[in-house]
Amino acid sequence: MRKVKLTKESTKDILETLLKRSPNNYGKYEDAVANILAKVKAEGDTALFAFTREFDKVEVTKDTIRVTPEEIEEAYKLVDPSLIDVIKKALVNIRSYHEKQLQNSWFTSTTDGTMLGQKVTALNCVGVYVPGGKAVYPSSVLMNIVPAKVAGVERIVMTTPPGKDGKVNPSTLVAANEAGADEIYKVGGAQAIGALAYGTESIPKVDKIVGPGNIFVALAKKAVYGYVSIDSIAGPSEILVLADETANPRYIAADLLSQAEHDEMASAILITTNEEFADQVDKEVRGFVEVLSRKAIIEKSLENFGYILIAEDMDEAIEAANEIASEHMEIVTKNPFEDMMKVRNAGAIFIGEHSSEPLGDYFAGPNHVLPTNGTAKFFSALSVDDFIKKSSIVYYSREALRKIHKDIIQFATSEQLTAHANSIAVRFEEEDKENE
Ligand code: HSO
Ligand code: ZN
Repeated sequence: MRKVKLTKESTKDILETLLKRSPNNYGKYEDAVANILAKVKAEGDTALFAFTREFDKVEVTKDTIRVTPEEIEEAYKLVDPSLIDVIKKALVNIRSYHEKQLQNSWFTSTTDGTMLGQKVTALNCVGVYVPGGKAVYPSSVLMNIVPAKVAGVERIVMTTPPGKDGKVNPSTLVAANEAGADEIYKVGGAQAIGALAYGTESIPKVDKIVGPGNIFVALAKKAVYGYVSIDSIAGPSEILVLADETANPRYIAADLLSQAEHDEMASAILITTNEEFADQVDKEVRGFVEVLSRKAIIEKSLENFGYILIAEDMDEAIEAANEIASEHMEIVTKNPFEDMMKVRNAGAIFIGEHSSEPLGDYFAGPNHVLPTNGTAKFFSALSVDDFIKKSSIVYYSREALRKIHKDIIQFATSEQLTAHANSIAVRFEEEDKENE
């Protein structure tokens, strides 16, 4: 891996390189996506079936687009029973973590007759996009469906592209069924996003679309944003490890590679205060790369976006980590809990020698859908919050309104909004006339 001395300039250069991975740079597909969306909006199922024929080479119809209970049953027979057990165990942890995120409605009142509050309501209908092809991750199916389910979303609609045989990947179906998807449709790409956003004869219009996808899916989600809600657009995976000489270089090397294997655009960064330790990690990385099955992807990703940064001290290291704002961060230092408190920007933080990142990808409970591309500065992990909304509640008694009605009238009048002023004044016109 490339070794660089950490300075303000080198941090800036690295940030610039990392940002080249942003999906914003894929403008050339925008027209194609807009065209697909417009067709699906105008023609509904007809366009949906035509695009599925064109892109997936599969014939779906009104009668076959929805996955049947028999197909789900069939999937259970095709997946290794011990994997089904693991999925169930992971689900218990993911569900219980997300249950802690549930927010209550709250109401507050005063003795002079006011009541204010915030009423929490789950979204009614949510679309979960699940990619097909090379990135079939049942773990991601769990991570996208569980928070919606826990929030209380009534109708969870999943779409996923069918394979050439017209079938959906069996482990995707098992994970979706276990997590609680209500309906599953065999459609993918920008056309699936169009169907979820606008509704077609077969597929219901949803309130929000979540889930990762290729560039066409990402652009389609961006394009329908505002018409429906969306989650944030996922970029390639990232890991940043903050470690000192107390860490095991072999473990750290393994952890860096866990994310590098995701994608040629994935990034893996080690920041350390100890150069000798850095060299040991590098040596372990080279050893592992030779034996790992995704060698070609890992090599590309390390070549483009892999760094070992040498910092003067831990504070400088943490400052750079905060600038980079990585999706995942591991802290394997002498005082990892103390260091964690100084980290402001990271999607998920893994503490100590044995909390390796894949523990979070599959099992610990927190969501693995996390902000990428520096967006951990302002975005959070996918959570129950993404599937609720809040209505403000206002109640004033006549007495309570009487006390302040003139203040409102004055405020409204100052904005020259006399109908606003009147809607308050009309309630007290007699009293106010008498008191004049
Ligand atoms: N680490 C990925 C999620 C994932 N890992 C799925 C394995 N399967 C998110 O950056
Ligand atoms: Zn992963």
